[in-house]
Amino acid sequence: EYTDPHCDGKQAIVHLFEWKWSDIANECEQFLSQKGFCGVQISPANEHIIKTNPPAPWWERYQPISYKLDSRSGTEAELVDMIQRCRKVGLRIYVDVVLNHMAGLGQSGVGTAGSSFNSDNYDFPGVPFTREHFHKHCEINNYGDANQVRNCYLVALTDLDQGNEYVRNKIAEFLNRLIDLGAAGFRVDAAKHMWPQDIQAIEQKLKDLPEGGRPFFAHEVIDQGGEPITTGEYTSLGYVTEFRYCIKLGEGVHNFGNFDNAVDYGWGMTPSDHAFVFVDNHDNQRSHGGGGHIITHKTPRDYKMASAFMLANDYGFVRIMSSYEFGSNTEQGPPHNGDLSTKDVRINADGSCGDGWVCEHRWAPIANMVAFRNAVVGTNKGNYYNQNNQIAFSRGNKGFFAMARDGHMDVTLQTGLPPGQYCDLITDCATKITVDGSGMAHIVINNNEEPIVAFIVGGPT
Ligand code: LM2
Ligand code: CA
Repeated sequence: EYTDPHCDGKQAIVHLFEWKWSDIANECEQFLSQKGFCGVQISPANEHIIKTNPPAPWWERYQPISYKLDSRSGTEAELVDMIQRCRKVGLRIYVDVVLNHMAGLGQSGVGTAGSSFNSDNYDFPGVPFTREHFHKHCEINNYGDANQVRNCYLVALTDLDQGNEYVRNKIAEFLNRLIDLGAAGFRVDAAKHMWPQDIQAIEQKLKDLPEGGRPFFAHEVIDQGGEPITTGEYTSLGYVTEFRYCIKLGEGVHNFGNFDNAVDYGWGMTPSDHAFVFVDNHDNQRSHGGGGHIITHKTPRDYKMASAFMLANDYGFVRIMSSYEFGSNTEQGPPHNGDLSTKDVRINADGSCGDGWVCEHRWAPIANMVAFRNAVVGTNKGNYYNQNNQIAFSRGNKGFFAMARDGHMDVTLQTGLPPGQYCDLITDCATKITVDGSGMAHIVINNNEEPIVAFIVGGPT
């Protein structure tokens, strides 16, 4: 339950981090629908604080002021228009929701929808929430203490008491409103900091989607082992983020031998049917929220290999990260105009993005591997080959994937596929592969920027 993304069996979503609703609608129509994406994780849609010092940092949106649907990404009317335009071309919207807390202590003023607030007085009239709806102040400083992690304050953020019936009802009202507007599900921020039974009580108050079925849930639980709170406590509530896979993918890209154990259930990694997986996310790409050796768009060749492997592999439900450029300042918000409003996403003639938007989801090895993932769903890995930083495997009799980290790959391999001529998805068919009557194919990869070959039954020819 809570694991159906409601997108006709497609297998990958993209997080269009900090994009405006109008740009997301365009991207659904012009790109994501053509490439087989299931849907989009959007930045928090509700009212949040406004910071000018530092100027409009990205984390403004993780400090809610109310559940009014007016944010830096657009108005409620623009949100509704975007959800509908995306749905028309087969894409669903998953809303990032911040339910653990409201704005941080020491702040007061007006939010993006014009509601006043005063955190020190626990006053959020836009909901309304008052002091009785929050836990008493204590700061989280010991992640070995599960009670503290759930009931104390995460970096001074006023911590809501989800055990309180009124709080549960206000949160459920907010989520039900998004369901009414056509959202297919949610990414739950800081789920680790809420009790699983409280989340369950809130989920039970939610409507079915208008077309039927329970909303999709991806709970953010940073579990890298060594702490009492585990992803396993949340699997009955939907998908759960698997941050250990970020580390495993990083280790794999640097030494392909590590790909043999990319999924380590002995490590307590989440079962595949509940693992929400990604190479990096908006937090760990800038060293917030969880550590480890994380691969990001800043090393494009490695990032393409990690993403292609993730999409080819038979583990979890995939989220692709789409970033904006940032330097050493990890607080820096999205590309913005002089008045701090978010810039439009610029799409260049060659299909890449500009004006500070990275658009990893448009990079060929990532965008084109989404079709591979969709085509091989439900099949197992076979014909596994991994030596000298060269890896290859089939997915049932539906697809074949090969990648070479360094040097020249030139080897004849069993593909498990029916004989015929196949198009390489990565090069949009510039390369063709012939599978002979016994399933063998000659695989050649040069030491280039995108050292990957992938092909599927039923793909372009
Ligand atoms: C998360 N997971 O449980 C995210 O991984 C994490 O990145 C979020 O923090 C957190 N939940 C809250 O939604 C981000 C950001 C923080 C930022 C908070 C709130 O990583 O740096 O904290 O959002 O905007 C900022 C300041 C911090 C300050 C706090 C409260 O960086 O110094 O604490 O606001 O004013 C006094
Ligand atoms: Ca909490």
